Amino acid sequence: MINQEIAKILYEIFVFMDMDDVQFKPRAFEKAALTIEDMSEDLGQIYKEKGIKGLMEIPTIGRGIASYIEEYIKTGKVKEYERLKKKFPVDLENLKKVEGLGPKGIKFLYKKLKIRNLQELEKYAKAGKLRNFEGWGEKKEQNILKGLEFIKLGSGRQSLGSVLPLIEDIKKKLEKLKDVKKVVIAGSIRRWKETVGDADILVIADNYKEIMDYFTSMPEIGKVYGKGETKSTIKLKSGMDVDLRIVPEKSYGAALNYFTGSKEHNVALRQIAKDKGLKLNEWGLFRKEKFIGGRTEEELYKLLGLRYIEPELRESFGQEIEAARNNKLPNLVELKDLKGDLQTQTSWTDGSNSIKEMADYAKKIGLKYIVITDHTKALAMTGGLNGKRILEQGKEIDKLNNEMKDFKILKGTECDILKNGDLDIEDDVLKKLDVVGISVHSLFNMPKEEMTKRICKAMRNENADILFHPTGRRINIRKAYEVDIDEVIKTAKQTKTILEIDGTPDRLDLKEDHIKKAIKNNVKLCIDSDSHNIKQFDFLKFGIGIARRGWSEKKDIINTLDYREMLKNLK
Ligand code: DGT
Ligand code: CA
Ligand code: CA
Ligand code: ZN
Repeated sequence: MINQEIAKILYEIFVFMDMDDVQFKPRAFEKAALTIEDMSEDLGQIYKEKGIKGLMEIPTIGRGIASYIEEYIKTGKVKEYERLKKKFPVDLENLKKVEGLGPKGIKFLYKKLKIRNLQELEKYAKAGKLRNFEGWGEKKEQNILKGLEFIKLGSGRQSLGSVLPLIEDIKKKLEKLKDVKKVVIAGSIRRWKETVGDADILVIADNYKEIMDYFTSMPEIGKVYGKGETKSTIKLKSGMDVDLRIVPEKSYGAALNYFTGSKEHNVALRQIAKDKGLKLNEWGLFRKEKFIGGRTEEELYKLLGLRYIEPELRESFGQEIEAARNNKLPNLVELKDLKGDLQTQTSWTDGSNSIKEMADYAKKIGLKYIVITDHTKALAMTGGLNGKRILEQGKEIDKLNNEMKDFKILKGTECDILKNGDLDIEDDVLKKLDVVGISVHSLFNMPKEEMTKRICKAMRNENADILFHPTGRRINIRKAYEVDIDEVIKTAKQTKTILEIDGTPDRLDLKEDHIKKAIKNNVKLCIDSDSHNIKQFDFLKFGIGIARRGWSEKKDIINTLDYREMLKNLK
């Protein structure tokens, strides 16, 4: 797909021509660029099938622009663009990201001050050299500096956990608008990918204008990159980019499918359509020019001769397509399958709710049991418990269990794995607990071999039931420690140790490919929130997301069982 590259070139030609003081023509390039960004059909394909005439059939593309596109397809270059770029050596792509700086401003700064890139812009703004032109006061200079800071903040992928609440908020607001029939979050978020490049929101509606007006003027916006009739792109103040697309109801399934991705999955589906003599795009599935389906995703997969593929599976390097063809798709675990949570912390250590508050809340959201797993003494900064305190806690749990109906609080610990692989709590205390979780919280920089030995030794302790957050990663905070995951999985199998999928959004540990490996090796897993307060039980849904991306079924996850059955799966 070469559309994005061509759109970028046309857009930049528009700005350069304007810098060159060409009259009239530039706007045509801008319009064409916007159209192409919006298209799902590959320009290369159109050209291959219908030549330059095919390109000219696209609204906003006339002969001149079509011949530039042809030149790019044939040679990988557009001479006129190269010429303009030499004449105006300006980093448009980055400069236009600055809030409050559009093509006009970029042109002005280049002509007056020869500013070519973000570094030069920052230098001049900091030196107070932007404020002395007409229409460019101190305020505007400050805004540009703010905009520059904002760009630094927004680079890189953000964790799903930090993005999802903001996007769900926007979704709710859009749902309230008059003409909106449906709002769906698509893209990588719908696939529950652990980090998000940009958020994609799909709206079903017949009237577009008011929705777009609203979306591009929401208070949480940092910058509007582009506002079109059916597509707009903005940057939130948090730094996250958001794409909004509006489509008619008839195209709902096809559009949702397209904007959910992954790209690779889309490409594979299109090929399947093609092999059947059909054409698939975001508007539907077509035979010749006739619409034959695409109202729902289910319908779409069916027409393609496939079983329905869950979004979390749609980036499995073609394995998902193979499985869908052969009726071998996994029956993925769901949030409602979870009966308990095996890792929760309370105000006995660094949690902020009491055991009772945690239990009451868990019961309220439909769980049947939780394990209380406060930290142990080696983790001094959390006020970790020693053996004596753990036994005291057990007494309180007994008391609470007597008072509670239809809910069980189990006794547990998140026992630290010490440097040499010993556990932080004596065996005769661990023996008395229902569930012993073990985990690493120190010396993350150990060499791989030593770390692997340390963890595997701990797993061999006959009281150690579950290895919590097995690789210690914190997304966007710190890397996983070095550990031989194959060796850990092998040891888990030998020792019947459960491996945890920790749902805390910056952990999501195990990650999906490790989950697949564990399942392949018949190692049992659990999905926990690792919550430190009642609100964090919500993290279970992220655990479910990553588990599903790892092709987990209900039978792979021990806390889908009631507590008695669950306990039978422990050592
Ligand atoms: P991200 O944003 O990096 O977290 O990942 P996605 O998957 O959300 O990617 P994004 O936002 O670039 O595009 C959203 C969906 O739109 C993507 O999953 C599939 C579809 N899509 C975007 N560009 C293309 C393309 O060039 N070809 C195809 N076949 N599909 C595309
Ligand atoms: Ca995206
Ligand atoms: Ca996007
Ligand atoms: Zn903690």
